Amino acid sequence: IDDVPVQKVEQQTEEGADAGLTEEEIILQNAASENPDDDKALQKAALVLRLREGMSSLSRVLKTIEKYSGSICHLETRPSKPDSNQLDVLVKVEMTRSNLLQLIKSMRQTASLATVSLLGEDNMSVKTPWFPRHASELDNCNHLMTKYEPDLDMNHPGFADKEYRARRKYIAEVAFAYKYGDPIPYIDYTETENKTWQAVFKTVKELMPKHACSEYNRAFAKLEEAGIFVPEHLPQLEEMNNFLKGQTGFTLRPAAGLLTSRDFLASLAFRIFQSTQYVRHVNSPFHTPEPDCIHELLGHMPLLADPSFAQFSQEIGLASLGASDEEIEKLSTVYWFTVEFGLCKEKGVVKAYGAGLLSAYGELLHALSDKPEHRPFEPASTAIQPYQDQEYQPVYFVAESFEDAKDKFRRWVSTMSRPFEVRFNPHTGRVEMLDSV
Ligand code: NLE
Ligand code: FE
Repeated sequence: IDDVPVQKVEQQTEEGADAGLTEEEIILQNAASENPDDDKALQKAALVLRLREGMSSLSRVLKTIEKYSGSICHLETRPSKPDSNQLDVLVKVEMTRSNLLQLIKSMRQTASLATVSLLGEDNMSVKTPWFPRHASELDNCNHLMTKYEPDLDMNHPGFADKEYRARRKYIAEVAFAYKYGDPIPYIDYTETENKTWQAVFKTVKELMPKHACSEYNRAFAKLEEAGIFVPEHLPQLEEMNNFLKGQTGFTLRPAAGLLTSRDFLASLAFRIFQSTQYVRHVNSPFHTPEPDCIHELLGHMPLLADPSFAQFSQEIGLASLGASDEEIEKLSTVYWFTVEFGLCKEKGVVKAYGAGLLSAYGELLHALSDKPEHRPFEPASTAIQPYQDQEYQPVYFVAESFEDAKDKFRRWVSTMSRPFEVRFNPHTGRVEMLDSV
């Protein structure tokens, strides 16, 4: 079962069950198929399931497959490696495509199934919006948002600083010229830039043992051991890239600035993080509203070196491919309140895991003080919470634990209505899909 890494799709809780299709919708959906033979043709698919309650729930799974007129060609079980109370099941089925999709939906709504993953299938027809199918196509996913920029915003500390603006322009051009497969360009950071890094690095190193989640602290120590995190100078993205590749298979590509959510999230599907390479202005080291490489390096990279977080990040990316604009908006709002500004409890104490807090001690101390509002993290309500990205947040969402945040986010993602499934094939580096109509 381990041989084929897949997109793991977490099941929903029972409350989420109404996000599945009703009988009526299923009939309508089947009727809408242009080629009626498509729905009658049988096809093979392999599913990997993780059962929470062991053998007792296996019979229910088999009944569900029967209910959707699937025949079982192969069945294997074994105790699950991460938790031997759970059971991993590999089941190969033969059934019609529409029944297969209904089966997956229905299994995801079963509380005794921890994960439901689709391994592979043949002969899928494809009718979907464009999205990248291979990392090389991310060369087309570099659309920028024009927000807070030194050239445009009078409040930017670099607005009146010609030298800073020229530097930003140069580094942006380097990123625009980047193509898939190129080595990440070396940036010869100036003394001022290294001084800014040093100021932020020192505060982070001092505050994080107390305020960051343990996964962050663990990875931070590894980065220091590897000689990548040193106070004297900024790490190069290329060395960070090589480090991450060895830890979780994540890689980096340079981005010229703040990307659109769709482009940014799409890259995560390929375990690629689009990272800025310029440095914030020396006059405001402890908080900047725009991402810069200090934020990426100190905030994001340590968690991308954590295997479970890396897996989770890729799942968010996969969920974003071909999603509607409204779904992208919700997905990026939840991303904002978790990956960027998330808080979680650890042995009852509130800790930070959001990258925007881990790279900016000004906001970190604000977030952990009694000034802002703390609400329990519930993806469905978090997804519609308006946010602003210029000042400190007035509201933060606190998860019961870091694991709980990932778990809830995943379940919520699986309620999205996209009419197809995707998986990343690590052998070809391609995203493959199974569509419903
Ligand atoms: N406020 C963060 C920092 O100063 O490091 C950056 C946030 C980017 C979304
Ligand atoms: Fe960020």
